[in-house]
Amino acid sequence: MRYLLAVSAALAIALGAALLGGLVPATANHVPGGTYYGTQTWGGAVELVISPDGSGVASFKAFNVPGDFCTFEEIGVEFTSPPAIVNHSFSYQVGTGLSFDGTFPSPGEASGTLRANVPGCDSGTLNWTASTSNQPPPATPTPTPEPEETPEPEETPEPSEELQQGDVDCDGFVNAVDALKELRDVASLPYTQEPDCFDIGEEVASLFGDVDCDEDVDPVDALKVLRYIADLPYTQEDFCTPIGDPLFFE
Ligand SMILES: [Ca+2]
Ligand SMILES: [Ca+2]
Repeated sequence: MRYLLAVSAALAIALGAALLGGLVPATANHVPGGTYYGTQTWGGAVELVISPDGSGVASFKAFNVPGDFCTFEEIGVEFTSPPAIVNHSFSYQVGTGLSFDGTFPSPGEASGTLRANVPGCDSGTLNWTASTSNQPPPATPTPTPEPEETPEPEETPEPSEELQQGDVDCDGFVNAVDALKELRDVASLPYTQEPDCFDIGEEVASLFGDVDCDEDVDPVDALKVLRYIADLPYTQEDFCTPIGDPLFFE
């Protein structure tokens, strides 16, 4: 036999057991091996298990039983020698700490009273009801779903403070806009740039925008900017500053 007495307040009790006879009039047959479960008006729950042969109570537990100065989180008894159910009723007392009784108004229904009473905390007599159609929640807790990973916000790149090979609009980034502006220059179309930026094709160390240093600004330069953005290889003259590297002028 195992006694359960979990009390939220720091209370202790030495429990002795005394079996009392069935005292309540007969009502109906109970379900052998049945588990009767019910949440109660006082907020907690009761679980009553009948022995497989139906001769007695296998276990009686009550959860979150409110006391006057504490809450009994779990109280009850698991019997190795089930106390008999006599005349469709049972009554049991564990020392002065726990007492309960019950009857079976119908085969699938049970009801009765319980009282938890330890020094400093007393639930008083509480009514309980339980039924076999109302099963206790599974013992294993429902796994908490993994929180969805919040994607890291993409870092906004900082513009380069130095002028880079291929940044033909001088905005600090080498990107497809630069390739487009090279193409617009080739097509003699207008394009925008930051202030103090060299015109595309202007003679500086090489021609500004001539990213392969072959002495012209043509669609191939725009293509090489796009290949650089896509991490694809591109060819340049040996002395040429790689795309994306700082440009220095004498
Ligand atoms: Ca740019
Ligand atoms: Ca070129």
